[in-house]
Amino acid sequence: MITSQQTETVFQALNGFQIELPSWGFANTGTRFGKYLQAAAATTLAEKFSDAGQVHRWTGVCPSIALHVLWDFPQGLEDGDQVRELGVQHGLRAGSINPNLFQDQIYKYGSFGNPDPAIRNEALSHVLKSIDIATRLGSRDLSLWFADGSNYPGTQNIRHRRKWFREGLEAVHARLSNEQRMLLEYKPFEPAFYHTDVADWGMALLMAQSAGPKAKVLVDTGHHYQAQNIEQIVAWLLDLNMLGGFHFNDRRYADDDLTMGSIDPYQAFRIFHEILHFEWETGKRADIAYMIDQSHNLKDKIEAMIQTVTTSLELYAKAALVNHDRLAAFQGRCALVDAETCLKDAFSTDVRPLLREWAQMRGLASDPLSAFRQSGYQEQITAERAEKNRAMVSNYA
Ligand code: RM4
Ligand code: MN
Ligand code: MN
Repeated sequence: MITSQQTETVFQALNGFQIELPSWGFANTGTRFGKYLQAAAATTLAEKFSDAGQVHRWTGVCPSIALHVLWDFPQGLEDGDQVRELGVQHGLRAGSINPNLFQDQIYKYGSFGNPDPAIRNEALSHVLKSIDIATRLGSRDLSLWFADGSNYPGTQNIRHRRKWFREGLEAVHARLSNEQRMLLEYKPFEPAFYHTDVADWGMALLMAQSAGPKAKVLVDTGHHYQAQNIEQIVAWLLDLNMLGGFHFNDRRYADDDLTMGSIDPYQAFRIFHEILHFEWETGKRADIAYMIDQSHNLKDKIEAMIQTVTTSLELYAKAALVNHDRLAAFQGRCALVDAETCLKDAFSTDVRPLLREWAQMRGLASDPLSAFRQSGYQEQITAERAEKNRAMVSNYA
């Protein structure tokens, strides 16, 4: 039985929860062997905004969209006005700005860690331009992911590259306004298969700390080795005031970008629990950007995104149900079974009726997925975009 006080706690938690959608999650994406083209996929920025607008319309918790500079701003700063107009049209605002330092041919041997100073400069100026775009759009977070690394032992000087990274990140930090932050994402491997310059949370932490106080770490849940304890990383970063944000997705093997909670919902629950437990203990709100970083190659993209958002709300609500007073007491007494049961009880609670009630209270669809299906939007965009998407090419070699 859920008490009225628990209901109140969950509603309060949900009222404070928002999650950002990735523009690239609505486009044709694939594996390294090629793209699977979908008739309804978005191929323009206007279409990405329109699709993201649908997710926000039916879920009510996704008011911002993460943008990728290379894919979404082919004209650079000039595209800013269009982005602002699209935002107004679809009830969204520009969220984190993601520079692209991995697709250009010049980045074959790296960007910030490239041995060629001219290429390092080129990479830096792209990031500085991305900050200007963020400033123009009123975006707070600059989200940095580097593909930099090497494939074979002995081929790169790892210490030199670390120094170049430090220099580059310091220069990026110097350009940020007081309202802005830079979030540094780490990833153990892929596309580099021997060494990656920012390979794990410790490296990201040290680099963010040396860049300056506006630099924080971004945890992409898919960017860890199997069996790594992600919630421990989260707890440490919270304690150090260095946790800037998340890229949520799920994985079975590597950076699979699968739907959040599809493989291991308890993992995402444990992350939310660490955050809410920290907030309860300190009385402070953790300043974290929750973002989705997923690309659905096989599922319909908008449906999959609505499914993701619903899952995130469910897991966050479950984490809000943990009785922190009791848990803290059990932990203090090393009452192991009781402490663990405290978590398990919350995780096992069916929060779906609560979520429906909460959505209705806020004038939202109580079942976002079926509301979206009934709207006819998917059929409409399938008809409108099919021909264009048929003409797209998907090649591996
Ligand atoms: C990476 C990483 C970044 C994303 C790129 C496209 O694996 O998760 O966040 O921007 O993919
Ligand atoms: Mn990511
Ligand atoms: Mn990734």
